[in-house]
Amino acid sequence: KHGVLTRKSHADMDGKRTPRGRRGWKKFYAVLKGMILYLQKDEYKPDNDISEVDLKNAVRIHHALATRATDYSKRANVLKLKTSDWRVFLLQAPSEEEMMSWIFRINLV
Ligand code: I3P
Repeated sequence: KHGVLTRKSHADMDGKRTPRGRRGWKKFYAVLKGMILYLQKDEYKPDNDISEVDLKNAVRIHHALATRATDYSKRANVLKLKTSDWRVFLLQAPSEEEMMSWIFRINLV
């Protein structure tokens, strides 16, 4: 699955709150491949190698949990992703349908 997702980092590894200065929203081109959600700067092209920065932003979603971010109301169509290493991301999809689709696909892994 591919698509545009805008990310906010809410908690870092071990569940510590992401400090101010690193809590902003950032737009990515997301690619879900196997057990990894790649958050890429540019649109996915099958022939391109994954850049170093893109690898750094990749999220392992094995044992991760995606839910609708019901406690976050500043933006619409936001899902909450909790990873197995206790990071928490808010991910905003372009539509309700896309948000539901990402939740479904992430939880299938
Ligand atoms: C954050 C940025 C986020 C904001 C967050 C700020 O600042 O303005 O947009 O979240 O508020 O800390 P920075 O880019 O310096 O990290 P919202 O858009 O959800 O308000 P927060 O600390 O209350 O999460």
